[in-house]
Amino acid sequence: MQRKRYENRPPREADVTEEALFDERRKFLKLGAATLVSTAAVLELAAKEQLPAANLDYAKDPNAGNLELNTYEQITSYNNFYEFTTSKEGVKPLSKRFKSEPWKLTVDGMVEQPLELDVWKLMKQMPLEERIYRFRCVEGWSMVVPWIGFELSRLIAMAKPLSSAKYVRFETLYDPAQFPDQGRGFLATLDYPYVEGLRMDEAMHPLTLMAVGLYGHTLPPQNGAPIRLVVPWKYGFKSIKSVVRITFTDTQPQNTWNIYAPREYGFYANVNPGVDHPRWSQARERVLGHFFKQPTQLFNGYAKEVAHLYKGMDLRKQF
Ligand SMILES: Nc1nc2c(c(=O)[nH]1)N[C@H]1C(S)=C(S)[C@@H](COP(=O)(O)O)O[C@H]1N2
Ligand SMILES: [Mo]
Repeated sequence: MQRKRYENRPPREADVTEEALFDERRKFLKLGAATLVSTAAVLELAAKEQLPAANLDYAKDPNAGNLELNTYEQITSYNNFYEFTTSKEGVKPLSKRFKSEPWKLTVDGMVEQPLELDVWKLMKQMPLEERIYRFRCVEGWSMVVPWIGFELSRLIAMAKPLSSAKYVRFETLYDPAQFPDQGRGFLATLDYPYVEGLRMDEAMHPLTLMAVGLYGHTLPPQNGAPIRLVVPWKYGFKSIKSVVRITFTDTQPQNTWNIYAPREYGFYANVNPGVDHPRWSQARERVLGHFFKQPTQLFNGYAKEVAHLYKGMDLRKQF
């Protein structure tokens, strides 16, 4: 596979995002450029918006943290999914005919029990739970999403990894007939398939989710149908979409954005307001639909749960 030229990099920075997000909010509210509307009004409109009929059975998240949910419309209309396009608004229309059924998920590598799973069957077998998580993209925007899924640790237990397995590698579908950017050969934006990785203790953490739905309904294609990873304390690019393979290994797996620009995107990618991206600050973030930025939290607000995983590590060097 060819290493992409650094200079070809698509824009990936906060300033570009800001205008787009404000436009998004205006479109959603169907308002003029200068109008500001209270949060209450936004929520009222959100309640009236159309949601697809629920088709999943799951245990509700009591939302103890009282997080303010982003709307279904926001979550499903502003996406990063480079296999379709680098345009965030372009993903949804281009993904309309994506075929996520049937879907085979292979679990292999250093395991006692390799698996070939039918994901749509798996969805019915696994106890599903709602998880309302903050989600922070490395570009400086964020949202709150009511995911539905199961803990990755359940899948790991089924596969019974060997004690020599230290990492988990994830791979997205490779299908140029369905993913336009994969069909562009050496002009493709990224090396495909998109790959990601976690250390075993990160993969086993109870916050680490395999998501199969949001807002009560199975995932739409633009959000990674039919199954994607969600790691809420890490930048969004770790949360790999439309996963077809999970492999246990003893060496640290490569991850797509680190291969692409190693100085800018690391393996760990833990959300950290104190470690800036080389081209922009990570101190603050704009929540989709909000006008003002808010401070970014260490580990995206999940420090109490995950900080111990990184004890003794230099978070500046191992970013
Ligand atoms: N296969 C794949 N997974 C991916 C991406 C991608 O381009 N391809 N983009 C990542 C990035 S940068 C982000 S921010 C999130 C966006 O998820 P969302 O569209 O559901 O908000 O998906 C991540 N997973
Ligand atoms: Mo992202």
